[in-house]
Amino acid sequence: MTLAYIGIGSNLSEPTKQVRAAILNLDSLPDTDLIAQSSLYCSKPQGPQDQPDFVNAVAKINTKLKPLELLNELQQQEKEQGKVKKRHWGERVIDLDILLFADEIISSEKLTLPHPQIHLRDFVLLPLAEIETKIVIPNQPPITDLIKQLVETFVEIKI
Ligand code: ROI
Repeated sequence: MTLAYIGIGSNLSEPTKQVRAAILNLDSLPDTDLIAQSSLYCSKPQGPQDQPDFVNAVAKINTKLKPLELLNELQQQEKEQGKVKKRHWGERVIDLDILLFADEIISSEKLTLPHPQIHLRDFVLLPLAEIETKIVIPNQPPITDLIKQLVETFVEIKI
């Protein structure tokens, strides 16, 4: 079994409902258990500002799946929740990103781990730190330092 962290975001079709449904569904994936979930956070969009605010959260799972198998399952779930790509960095019904997969470092066409934007996004770092205060992100300083060093912030309130 491998510990992994999933970033979840939505800003369409009742985002709070979408995020809650996505978290619950993680526990239904094959060979996968949901271990912990963060609070939900409301955040201003990173990217075009003419889109609704996001709801973000992070979930911790234990899985027997390999990274690409997990990615396929998450992409399937995104489809089932009605994700359609509209524009770059635009609005979406649901986004499910593998943030960390144990301490694996992967750089392939399909998947980059740790998630390449993890250290720049407070809507990922704050919920991650909430459920794993001492998480070590490969090749990064302690998460508390990453949070202090942020130049841009998006999170408005914890729901
Ligand atoms: N902005 C916020 N606040 N939250 C997200 O989850 C999010 N996801 C994205 C883009 C469009 C880059 N902006 C975001 O994919």
